[in-house]
Amino acid sequence: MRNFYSIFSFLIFITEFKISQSDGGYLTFGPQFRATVGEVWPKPYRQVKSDKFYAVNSSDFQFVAVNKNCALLRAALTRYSKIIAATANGNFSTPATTNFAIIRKFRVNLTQSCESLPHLDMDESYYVRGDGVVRADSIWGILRGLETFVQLLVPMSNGLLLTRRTEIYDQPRFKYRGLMLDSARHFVSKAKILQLIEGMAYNKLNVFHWHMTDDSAFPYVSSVFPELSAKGAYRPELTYSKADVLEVVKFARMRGVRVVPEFDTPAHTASWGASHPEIMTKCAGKFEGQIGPLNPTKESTFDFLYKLFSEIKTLFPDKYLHLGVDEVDSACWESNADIQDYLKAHGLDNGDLPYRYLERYSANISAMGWLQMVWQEAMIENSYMEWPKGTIAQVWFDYKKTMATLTKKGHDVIMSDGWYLYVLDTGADWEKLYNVEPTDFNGNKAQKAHVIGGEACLWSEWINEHNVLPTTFPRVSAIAERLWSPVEELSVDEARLRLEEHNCRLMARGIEARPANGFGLC
Ligand code: CP6
Repeated sequence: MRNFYSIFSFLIFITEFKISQSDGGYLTFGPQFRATVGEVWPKPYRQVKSDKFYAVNSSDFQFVAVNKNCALLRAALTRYSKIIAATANGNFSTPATTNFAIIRKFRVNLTQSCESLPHLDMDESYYVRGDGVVRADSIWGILRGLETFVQLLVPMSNGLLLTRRTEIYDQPRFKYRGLMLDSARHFVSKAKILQLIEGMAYNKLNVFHWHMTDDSAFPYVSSVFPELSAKGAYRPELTYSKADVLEVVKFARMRGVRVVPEFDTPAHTASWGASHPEIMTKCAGKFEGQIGPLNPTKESTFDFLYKLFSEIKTLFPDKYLHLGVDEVDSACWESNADIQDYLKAHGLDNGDLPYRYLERYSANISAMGWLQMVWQEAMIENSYMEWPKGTIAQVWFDYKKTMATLTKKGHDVIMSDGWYLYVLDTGADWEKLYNVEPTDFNGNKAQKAHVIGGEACLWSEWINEHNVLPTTFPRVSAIAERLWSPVEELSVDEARLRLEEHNCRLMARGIEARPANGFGLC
């Protein structure tokens, strides 16, 4: 291993190279060191390679929409044209010894009319040929295919880009591939959120889950209840306006990324109480002086929620809302005399309170036309609740048991246990994230089919404006490959150099990514 690293320090002195005939994907620097060249991340479903190469001049090429076209496609072609220019300026390059034939025209063949909004069941499959073809039935497939096509390009020392004759048939393994950001524990600016979403698209992730509020802050500026952020945000500048939200949603949509909002209730709502103490529970006894979860026994609580979420609905076009409902501690409810009186009057007991909250709130959300996601406790602890069809549970602890239980009941689930990006380890800790397998629990085929994907979580107690990007990249890339690529092909050892190359790619495109492997090719 020590030898391995010393090879890297010599890298800059070694100029001899060949593109190996036998294992086509690698560039060999000297006798031992290898770097991948134009390998795709996440790894495609199927790729046929040849050892025939081409060159691209980054200031003399053209994307041509040869079939359907639309605003989403035009914008994507503009973006990827710029990315090709950025690739050419990237600092990871391969020596040029041969004059490869130059290709200039990239044919983009979209066969069906564009949809305007990405969704859970969108078709992301595509076909790419390295000498200049991107074909897909849907605009979402075209977006994924363009990403792949441009990843094939690698700058050469002569200023041209190298690309390979190859055919790629690709489609995701899971349809839900998310990244959650908690924008409450620390504020993260809109600019960084846009970069997060951009980096998601570079990894073919497709859901941005925006955990907007929590105990510590309410950064969304509502027009029905402006006092929520006036009193609940850290500072007036550390907030998101409606225009900010709309911009984020549009930016994501253009990249085939859904935005699922979460305004977590009934717990994690202390920041709401700063301006609306009347919807909160006043704790008593041992908890005297504290405020607890939203009060589920008052009609006014549900009126308030109805008004707030009616406004939220106008900003977030996705079919799904994440209700939250994590870590609801009923001790405060149990200590409150008014709530206890209410329970007596209605023949209920303390165990009915979470359900009492959920059945009303969830019904309102359904009536507004939303489908629902929830943290696992909402389903585990409310077994009599009848969830609307399509409700998705997000699993964040005890995944073997939780997944087995929930999928047996026929619920769709996504995996987050083990995918907390704020947990940093020394060394190449992407490997641990890479090896989390969402279907690794006891269950039959039907149960496994209920695992529809997973989500990396950026809880922001230890994340702010300054470290959010390097904390996310490239480690989220490991999760992205687990969720996209065929499971039987996943291997940390095989992935290592591809990830190194991918990290260079992310950096060349302006994403502040952290080292992946303890050495650097760029
Ligand atoms: N905040 C909220 C958190 C967490 C949850 N909800 C959380 C706690 C422990 C771990 C991971 C996440 N910080 N609102 C639970 C979903 Cl290990």
